[in-house]
Amino acid sequence: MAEPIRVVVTGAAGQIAYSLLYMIARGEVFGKDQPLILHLLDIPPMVGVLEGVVMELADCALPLLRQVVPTTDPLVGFKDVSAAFLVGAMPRKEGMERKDLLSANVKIFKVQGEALDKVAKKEVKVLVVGNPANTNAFVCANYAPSIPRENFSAMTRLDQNRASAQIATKMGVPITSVNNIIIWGNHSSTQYPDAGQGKVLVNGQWKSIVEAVGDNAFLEGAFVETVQKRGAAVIAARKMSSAMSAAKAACDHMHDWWNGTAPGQFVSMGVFSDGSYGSPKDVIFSFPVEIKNKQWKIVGNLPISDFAKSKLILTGNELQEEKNEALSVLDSN
Ligand code: NAX
Repeated sequence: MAEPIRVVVTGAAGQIAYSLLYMIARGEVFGKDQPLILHLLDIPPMVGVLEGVVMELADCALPLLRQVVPTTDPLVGFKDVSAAFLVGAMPRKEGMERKDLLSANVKIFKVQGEALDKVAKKEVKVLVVGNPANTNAFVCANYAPSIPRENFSAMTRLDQNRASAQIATKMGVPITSVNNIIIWGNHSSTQYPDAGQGKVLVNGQWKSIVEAVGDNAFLEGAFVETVQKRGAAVIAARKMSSAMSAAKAACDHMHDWWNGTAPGQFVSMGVFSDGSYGSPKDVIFSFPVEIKNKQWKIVGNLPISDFAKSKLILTGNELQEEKNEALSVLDSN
């Protein structure tokens, strides 16, 4: 068997982590023959809860799990890790302005970036889930200059999975019969879920989703809105935010980064923009990517409709604004 790798989950006492830790420790991300040492990072008020999570992980009797390291010290949490799931973040509280939320999170992700820079493996893959995920990833990468910035990403996979599920339901096919749906831009309500390049398997044949659905008003209307507002719909129903599906999406994201994408297929990840498709440069923007040898590459030259272009501008502007606000918070500290 391979040597164990160290994997950190932050926000380890929270609700997403409660599902995520189990999925990782089962071998669903790094493989069924890859032993793991799990680092669990949270903040001091959560130490008691964290102890409970450690007990439950032991009681799961998981063959791949060699050791669990619970901690509130980022320098211990990030020490020698090969993969980092940054789930912990400051939640939005009632009456909190976006700027206050951004400001609290900028501070968290600055500290975590600095700790990653000091003690993580240089090849560490960092996935930011905690919101505002794209801008948090931007801040984190900026404070970890010794780690290649390609190693920082933000999660839009939950949005992609939600979009694929909508199309599968609409067409009455299994989820495995839908691929190449794109999430563009920010993980926020300005994101643009785009089925324009997507494919669906109908009667044994892969067809374009646009042709198979045959309803542009739906694809540019209800479909987009349902995906954009799905998080709020889950909160309204469950009285808590998406957790099981967020954990599954985090696993899918890291799994594909680690193992690669299938030929001809792409997935969406928030990554540093090179200005592709008219997006602002140097923000963390969600693009369709192909992955090989643990390196992602933005899929180029996809035909983009005028409708899509207008949506990309909107979400790009929001990311640029968030980045400027984050930088102004950092300058004033
Ligand atoms: P919870 O409030 O259940 O858990 C968050 C945990 O993070 C808490 O235990 C808290 O103590 C911890 N934490 C806070 N600051 C920390 C720090 N500096 N270091 C380490 N841990 C810290 O939230 P949960 O439902 O698990 O959601 C976590 C984050 O994911 C939130 O920011 C949420 O908005 C975000 N989400 C992002 C999604 C995405 O698609 N990118 C979807 C799901 C989710 O809404």
